[in-house]
Amino acid sequence: MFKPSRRTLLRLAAGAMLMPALARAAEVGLARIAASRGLAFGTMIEPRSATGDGAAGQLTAENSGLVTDAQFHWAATTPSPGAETLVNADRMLAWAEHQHLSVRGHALLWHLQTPDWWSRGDAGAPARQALTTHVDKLVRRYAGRISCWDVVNEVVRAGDRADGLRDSPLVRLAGADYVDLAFHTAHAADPLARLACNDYGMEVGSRTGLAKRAAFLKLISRLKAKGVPLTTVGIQSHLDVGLPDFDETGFRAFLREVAGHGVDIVLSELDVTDRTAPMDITLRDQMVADTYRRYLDVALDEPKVSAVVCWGLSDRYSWISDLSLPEHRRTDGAPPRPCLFDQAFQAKPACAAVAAALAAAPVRIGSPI
Ligand code: 9MR
Repeated sequence: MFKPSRRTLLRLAAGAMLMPALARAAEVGLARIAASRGLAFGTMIEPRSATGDGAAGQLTAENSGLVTDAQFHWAATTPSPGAETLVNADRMLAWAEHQHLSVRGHALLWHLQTPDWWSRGDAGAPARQALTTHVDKLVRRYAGRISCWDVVNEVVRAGDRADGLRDSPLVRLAGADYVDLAFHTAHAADPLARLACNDYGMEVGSRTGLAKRAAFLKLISRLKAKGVPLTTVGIQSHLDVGLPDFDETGFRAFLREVAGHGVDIVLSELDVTDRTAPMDITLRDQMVADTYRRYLDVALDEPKVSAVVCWGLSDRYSWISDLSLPEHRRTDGAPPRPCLFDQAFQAKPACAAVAAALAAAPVRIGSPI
């Protein structure tokens, strides 16, 4: 069980100071606060809210300048060879454009969302060719409408391979340069889209975090050295309350080293799991808020951080609220409270904390989104 430190208790007392930020967020929305600093702010459209929950859509529209969602995954768009089902992606995109929101495409290639028929070798064509056909068709179809694609998601796994890549059907069937191939194919299909390598587990300085950072830097260094059109790095930012093992100096240095490769950085899936926090909601909410604020204060100091994307705005639809995933269940059985807004879409201290962090961020000039 997480025991609040003296530092957290002091910050609890400071919680009241966040009230002006909460008022401003309620008045103009989080995206407007971010935009005043040259930052983009948005959220993933939680799949379960896409069932037409108008209130969820309104919350997203009021607080976002960009959105993403899980409709673009290969397994979702092409459940069988040559039979794309893009109705959900088209619907999400039409809604976002109607709301004048930019859209991040997530994700062209992810080992957990690769179609079974492809992994089994039933593509009716060489696996590598089927992969490039998928990337080319999807990116070309939405050319000019997607501001940035997560071309590859979670492709690094320290210890799997000497090159740092995760040992998955993607590398085994399409070759060790499948990441290069995917980026070049996407760039040819939409030369104006920004192209990202998105991954998790690099936010804290644990042994596994440091190993992941090293492997990730090895990959992006190689890609850039070979002229691969990588423009953006996504740091997923799925955080644990209290930020155990968070090394502020080390994280600053990591972000600086990533930025040194000539890419912008997106905090691409921000949320805070409160599984180890006490049951008391007031204390738990403030600890979650404190975690958001501490992380963003460090990350937003890096001028190449261009966007903050929450992985859902409301506790109601967050993936962390999906208790079918045992890793999200609290020992006391209390519903998780990971997001900025609660089950009833009411702003929590975390919303004020994020608003304050956005408002305090150094101004960016010409930040891409
Ligand atoms: O939260 C997302 C969940 O609703 C989807 O069903 C799932 C499969 O598409 O993806 C979840 O989001 C993941 C993201 O795509 C990649 N980083 C980890 C996220 C949580 O698993």
